Amino acid sequence: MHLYSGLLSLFGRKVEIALREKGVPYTCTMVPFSQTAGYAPKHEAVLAANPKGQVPVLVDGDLTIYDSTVILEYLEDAYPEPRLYPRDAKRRAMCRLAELEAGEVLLAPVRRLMFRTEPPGPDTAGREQQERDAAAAEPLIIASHDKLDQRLRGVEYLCGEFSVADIATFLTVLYTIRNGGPGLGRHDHLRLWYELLAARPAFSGIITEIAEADRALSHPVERKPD
Ligand SMILES: N[C@@H](CCC(=O)N[C@@H](CS)C(=O)NCC(=O)O)C(=O)O
Repeated sequence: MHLYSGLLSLFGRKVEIALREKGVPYTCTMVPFSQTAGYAPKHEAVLAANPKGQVPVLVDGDLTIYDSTVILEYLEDAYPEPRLYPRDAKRRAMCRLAELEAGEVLLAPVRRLMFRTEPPGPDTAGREQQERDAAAAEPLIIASHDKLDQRLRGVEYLCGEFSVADIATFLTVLYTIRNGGPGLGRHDHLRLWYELLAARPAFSGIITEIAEADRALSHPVERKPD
């Protein structure tokens, strides 16, 4: 099992957490990435495998696939234990929806904070505009946190049992915090869920690796107090 990923790739890290949770041994190539040039130059194997040129790409023997959701579904089929999707059809559908929302809906306003890890260039007016856009995104992020907090009231995990919904949502919240977005102090249920997941070995290892990559690659971002 070989994964092409990026040191700071949220979608690549999502696959890594799933592989570690399942205990599937894998090797990994971290493709070139810098905060100034992004994912460049593109890795040859990634370009050959994915018409979008994006990581993650997974190779398992004669199978090569891309897209974190497709990869997670394959891992579940090929390595069913421990399960990362609920068995019940309706819960499973809700789990897939929560995963989609984490990567496409909750992440949309968080993307507006991501410039902060790039070193500031000479265009100070442009950077100020980016900060204003980030400030405008904050209420949307807080509204998402409100909803997650409600959903986690009285339950341990988003879909009844630990699942890919937790993995995907955790990463969006982690990327919110590491990009100086709203903290979780006002959201007790969300904070407890976050702390519970962060203590799992698969998560804590990835959190440490992302922090190391940030120290090596990213412009330092001031985190918001909780
Ligand atoms: N929907 C895709 C998104 C993958 C994605 O956005 N990958 C980013 C890194 S996190 C990437 O490779 N970006 C480089 C590019 O778009 O050129 C997935 O879930 O795998």
